[in-house]
Amino acid sequence: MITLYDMPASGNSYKVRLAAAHLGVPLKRVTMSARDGSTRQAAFLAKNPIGKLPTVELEDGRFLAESNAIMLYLAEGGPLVPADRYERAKVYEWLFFEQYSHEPALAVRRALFIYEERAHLATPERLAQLLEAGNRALDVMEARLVGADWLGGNAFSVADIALYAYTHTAEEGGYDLASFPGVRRWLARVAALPGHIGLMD
Ligand SMILES: N[C@@H](CCC(=O)N[C@@H](CS)C(=O)NCC(=O)O)C(=O)O
Repeated sequence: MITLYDMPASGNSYKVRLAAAHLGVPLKRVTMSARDGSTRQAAFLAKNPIGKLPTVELEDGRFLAESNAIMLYLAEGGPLVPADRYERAKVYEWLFFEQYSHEPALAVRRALFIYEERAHLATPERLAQLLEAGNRALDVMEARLVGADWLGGNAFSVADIALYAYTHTAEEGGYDLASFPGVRRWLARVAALPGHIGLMD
C-alpha cells in the first residue's frame, strides 16, 4: 500500500487524500505536522529533500513529493486525467496556475489566520497583498466556472481537486466568495460527487 506522510489540516495533503478517495486507492496515513519542525529533520529530508508535506512512499520504497505530481501519479490513465491531449494540457495549466497564482495567496493567508505561530507575519500590508492576489486568482476561476461545470475540460479532473483544496477554505483566509457565484456553484458540485471526502474526514 502507498504511504502518505500527511498533515490533516493542510489542503495540499487533502488533495492527495481526495484524489485517492475518488480513485479507490487505499493509503496508509502517517500523520505529521509542518508546525513542529519534523519536516526539517534529517529523517524526513531523506524521504523528501524539499521538506514538505504531502510526501508519499510507493510500494517499492521510492518517494514522491509535490501534491499535484502525486495526484497525477495516482490518477494516470484513469478518469481524473483527460485522454485528449489538449484537454489534458488544460488540466496541467490549472495545476500550474494553482501552484503559482492561487495557493501562494489563499493557502498562505489562511495559514496566517489559523496557525498562531504565524500571526506575527500577518501585517496589514501582507494581508492586503494576499487578499488582492487571491481575489485575482478567484476572478480567473470565476471567468471559467460561470459558464462551465469543471475547470479543465468536460469532466471532473485532478484540476478540480487541486483548486478545490484551498478554495473551499477561502473564507478561513478572510476571502468573501459572495461575488464569485460560479465558484460557489462549482464548490457545491465537487462536494456533492459520490466518493467525496471532507478535509478532516
Ligand atoms: N508545493 C507543495 C507545497 C507543500 C507545502 O507547502 N506543504 C506545507 C504544509 S501545507 C509544508 O509541509 N511545510 C513544511 C515546511 O515548510 O517546513 C505541494 O503542493 O505539495
